[in-house]
Amino acid sequence: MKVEDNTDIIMEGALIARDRVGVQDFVLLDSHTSEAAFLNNLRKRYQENLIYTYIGTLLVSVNPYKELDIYTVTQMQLYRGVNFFELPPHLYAIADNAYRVMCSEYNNHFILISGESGAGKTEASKKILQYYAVTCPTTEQLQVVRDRLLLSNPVLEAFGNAKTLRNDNSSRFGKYMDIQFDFKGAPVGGHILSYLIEKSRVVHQNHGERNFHIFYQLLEGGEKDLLCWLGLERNPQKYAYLVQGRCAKVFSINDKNDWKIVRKAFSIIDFTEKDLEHLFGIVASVLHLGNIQFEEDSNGHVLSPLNVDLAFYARDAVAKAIYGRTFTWLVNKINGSLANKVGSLSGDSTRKTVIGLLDIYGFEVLDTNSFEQFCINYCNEKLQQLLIEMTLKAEQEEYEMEGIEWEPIPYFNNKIICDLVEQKHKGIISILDEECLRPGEATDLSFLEKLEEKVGDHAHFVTRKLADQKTRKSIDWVDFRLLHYAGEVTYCAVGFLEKNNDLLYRNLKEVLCNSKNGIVRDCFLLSELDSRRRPETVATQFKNSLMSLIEILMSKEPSYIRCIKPNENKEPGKFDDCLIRHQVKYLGLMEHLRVRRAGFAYRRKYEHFLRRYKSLCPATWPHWHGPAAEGVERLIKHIGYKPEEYKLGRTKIFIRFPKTLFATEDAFEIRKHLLGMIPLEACWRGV
Ligand code: AOV
Ligand code: MG
Repeated sequence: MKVEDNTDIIMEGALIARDRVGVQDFVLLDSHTSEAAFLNNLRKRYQENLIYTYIGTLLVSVNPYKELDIYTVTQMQLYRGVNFFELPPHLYAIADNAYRVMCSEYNNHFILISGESGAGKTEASKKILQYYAVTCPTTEQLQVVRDRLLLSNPVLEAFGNAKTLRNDNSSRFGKYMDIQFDFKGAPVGGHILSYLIEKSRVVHQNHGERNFHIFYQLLEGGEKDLLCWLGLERNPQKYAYLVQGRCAKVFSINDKNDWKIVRKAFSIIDFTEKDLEHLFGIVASVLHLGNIQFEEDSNGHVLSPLNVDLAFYARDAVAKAIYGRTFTWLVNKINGSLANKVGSLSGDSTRKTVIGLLDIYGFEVLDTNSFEQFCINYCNEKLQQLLIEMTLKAEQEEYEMEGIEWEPIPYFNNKIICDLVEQKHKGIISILDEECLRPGEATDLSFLEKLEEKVGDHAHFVTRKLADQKTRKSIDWVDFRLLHYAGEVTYCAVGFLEKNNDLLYRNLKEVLCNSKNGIVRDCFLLSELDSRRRPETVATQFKNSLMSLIEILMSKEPSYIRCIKPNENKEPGKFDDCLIRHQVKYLGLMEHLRVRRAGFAYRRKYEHFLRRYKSLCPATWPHWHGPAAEGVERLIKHIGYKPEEYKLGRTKIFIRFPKTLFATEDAFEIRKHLLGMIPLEACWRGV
């Protein structure tokens, strides 16, 4: 068969090139179980600017920290409609594969992009979206949708991303975006779910970090009249909420230019001048709020029932609440504009399938880790757990269920850490919530004591009292330490209760409900004041939203991209062995490779396999009346599968190498041509 015949030639060429550029699929490594060989391959490729490598169908990506010439429209066209492994590994191959399977099987997909902060998740998700925008069929009418999908990004990044020590454009919110396709594969709409924005950043930034980009963009790029109307000065140094990080200017960021992009994006995604007036009004009001000062004076300078500390606290709470809720408003507004209103290419607006893109804040360890890092890192534990459930665990269980001989491959299952955080009554979030129910009595320290009491003996939990028994590293008295799948993180418990409660004084809420600003009014509804129900705590809301995200994902076909950060200095070409080895370890890439090597690249239910390929064998064509398993056996004997290429399970055929399936697929296409169903050109994939 065509591909099989070509394979020898391709392999010969590959062997010569291998020494220099490594192999493009780790499965092809000779010493496949050695971590050193794995790293060696990754390093060789990285040094040749080959940042992508497969482990079977999973894509490993190493951040190049420089622009590569591999994202052009020509490259996109090259990957269109071409099977995996026929071209060098690429994001586009993953994107195209998900798209093609979606179109042929009418099912839903998601692409999970994971990796630590700065590893390249957001860039990857944007590039995939661009790929669909360029390569999918469209009409003039549908181009509006395409543009809106693309331009939702700069707006959300302006309000939801910021410079951190780890990443100059760090996502400070989680994002899951469904791209909806019609029956003919044209993008017809989209929907975004956002997760817990780090609103504490509005009022406080660590050294070397910034507030959200939008503040600097507005000051740098905002038109003179606009700034004058908002009562703002251009200089960020004038604003208390912008000076704490001491790095308003960042070399890699052009705020002025970004402002122009954001302004244009707003007009495409259908924001009215009134919307913008209100939106920028809010951005400005946050800056003004930050500059309000309170002092005590013997004559009662300002009349306030609060002492100075509480007054500052209330001011910051208002700023955070306004910003946080405005962000949610923004996402809703964008969703309104992405909603499928313009019909579809096929004329049938009811038949839709989706590809979901998940780009969430990556695992992070800062000098001081607070409630926000706790939530972010918990979220990463959940995604790691999903990946384990859907790959390592599911794969091995399936072999067992299907009666395929299998030597189990051990791996670390991080469910134990997820349970430690989220278990009802016993987990850290429950303990925190319980403390939040004791206002006036509970403190961050009493929370810490409760943790010791209830989860002190957990293998992944350490506090000062327990540090000596469990680890030699010292730990401060306000801290607790979690041994995450990706490494140890020491959290400072100070502020956990307050951030989890996220309360706003009632009289301040009342003021906001009656605001003249339409967005503020939309965000603070009077009905909230009447409600007697205690709102859910932040951590519990987050936990629940992650649970439903996992449910959304579990119902779809997965593709995975694992991003790796090559060094801590954002430096192009620098491959830090130690840092990368650590990521390879905790991402479970070696285990994934072992399962892949020993396992089967493809599996199909006998019925499905037979239905698709029965025309390739006279005994099964046009109808096979016996059991599907026997039909498949006849079929594969006829087309010449070798024993080492496949195994027959209880309900499915398992095919070891992708090339076997490709060869079958090619034969099927040629057969379709011979039957006059498709032109000859459609049989060749333009390699
Ligand atoms: P992240 O999304 O994984 O971190 P980003 O996608 O923002 O990381 O990548 C960080 C930076 O690395 C980008 O701003 C680019 O400068 C560079 N970069 C990443 N991928 C590429 C690429 N393919 N080509 C060129 N440069 C790249 V976080 O949001 O902090 O978890 O929370
Ligand atoms: Mg990001």
